[in-house]
Amino acid sequence: MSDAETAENLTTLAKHLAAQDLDPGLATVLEGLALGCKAIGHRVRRARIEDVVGVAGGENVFGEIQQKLDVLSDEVLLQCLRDAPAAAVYASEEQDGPVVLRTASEGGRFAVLADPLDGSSNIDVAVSVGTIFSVLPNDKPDDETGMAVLQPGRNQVAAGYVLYGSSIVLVLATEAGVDMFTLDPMLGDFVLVLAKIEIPQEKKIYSINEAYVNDFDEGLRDYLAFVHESGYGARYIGSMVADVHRTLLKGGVFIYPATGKSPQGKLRLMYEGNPMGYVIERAGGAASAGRGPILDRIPSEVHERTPVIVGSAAEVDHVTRRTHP
Ligand code: P6P
Repeated sequence: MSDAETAENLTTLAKHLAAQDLDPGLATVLEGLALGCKAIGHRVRRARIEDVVGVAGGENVFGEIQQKLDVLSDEVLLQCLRDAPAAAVYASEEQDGPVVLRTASEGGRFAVLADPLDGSSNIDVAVSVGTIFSVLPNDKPDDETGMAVLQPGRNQVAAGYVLYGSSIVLVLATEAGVDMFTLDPMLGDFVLVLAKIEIPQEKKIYSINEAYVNDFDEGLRDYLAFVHESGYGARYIGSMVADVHRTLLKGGVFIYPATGKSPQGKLRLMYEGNPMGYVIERAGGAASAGRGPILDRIPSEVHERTPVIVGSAAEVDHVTRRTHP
């Protein structure tokens, strides 16, 4: 066999981050998140077998029935960050408020926000789900460490997601660009499979839940009329990480808009809109909240929602030109 056929892909996440001269403290935070996601992926794969699918009985801050795996996934990420020396504070969809791990004086340099298991209600039917994470600098005095989780997405130093699909894929965006890793079951580690991903600048794919069309504003209905007569394909999985991952690799636009019933949409700014917006922008795409970039929104509370229009720049423009002329 040729060398190429026998050579293993041994570019692990840790090796890749070291080669990028990434801040070592940030690298340990990202490696901690990756470790946590490996453990979450294992539980997702065995959910039915271990009977952890379905509700946990508890309620998260939104009164939603917490899926058992949501709770477990949140605890796993928190445990991994407790072991990452530079992690200062953690906030998530499953936590009422920020969890302070260590102040700046104690070495806490980064705030981490996460949706530990986005789309978990899909696990019952074996649809792909994901973990979304956002990393911000801890710019606060020791007695205000908890407030470091509340910054505009423009301040992010890293963001990404892990998709638990037909393979377990980590997409990581930093100032160096967007890279994709796949979990190699043999190695038990994430290995680099795509570097410096650039989203196609245009693609006739739109992704939106049209069941709510009667609750969309006129501009969005006008956009839908445009795509229906312009040869677009529709793709909607109903799991944000899967829909955004497809959009990143294939192009097109993913939209979870404001509606009459939900004027700020459904998705969360700090741990869904901001990290996904950062990934897409770092890949050369656009991420709009309608009136302006998602990353420019000034947050007022950690669980606030935002409209999300992300994807190929030309396709996002098709939407915002009609919804916000
Ligand atoms: P809808 C999953 O519940 C989720 O939070 C996202 O992953 C997904 O994009 C969205 O909700 C789907 O919402 O209203 O279309 O079912």
